Amino acid sequence: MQKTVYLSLGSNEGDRIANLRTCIGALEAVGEVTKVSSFYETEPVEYTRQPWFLNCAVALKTGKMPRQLLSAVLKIERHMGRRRTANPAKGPRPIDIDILLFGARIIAAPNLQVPHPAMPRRRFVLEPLAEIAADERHPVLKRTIGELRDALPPGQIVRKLGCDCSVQPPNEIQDIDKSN
Ligand code: PH2
Ligand code: MG
Ligand code: MG
Repeated sequence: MQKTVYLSLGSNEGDRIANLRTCIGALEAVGEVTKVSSFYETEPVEYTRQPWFLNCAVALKTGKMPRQLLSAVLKIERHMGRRRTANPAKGPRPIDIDILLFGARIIAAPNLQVPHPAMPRRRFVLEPLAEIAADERHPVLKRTIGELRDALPPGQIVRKLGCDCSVQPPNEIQDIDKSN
């Protein structure tokens, strides 16, 4: 059965816009990408001594089971050059794909927790997710994504990029990225 799942994508190594776009393209082979949020420039949290991230949220319609989806996203991360041994946990990475919501499923396995346990405290997740799924309900907290976003304490800088980067690579932004 097809389910809509929500993913958080993040990149803070290399060409971050290209990385998010490549990842969204690769997800098309895992299911149907039905929504993509704006791209957001976000202050690193939890492990703060690392470059700023680009984050976005994606809605994916897929027939895969949770574990099949997990192995598919881990495979995309590996193909995109993610090396889990090279960096500290939560450190810099070309791409990170986190499963936020899997329909209304609740999963508590050692290698897969859904809803993503850190989601309610992360503005870099809730702000993009609320853009595409404000009325979806967190199956444990019973609050909508919009409500969870509104309940965040102030802090954690998150800035929406002023371009539709998920749709078309805007040359001026790519140029800025290269000069850094
Ligand atoms: N991911 C982390 C830790 N910290 N901070 C931001 N802004 N964006 C992220 O994607 C992120 C983070 C661990 O996956
Ligand atoms: Mg993550
Ligand atoms: Mg991850």
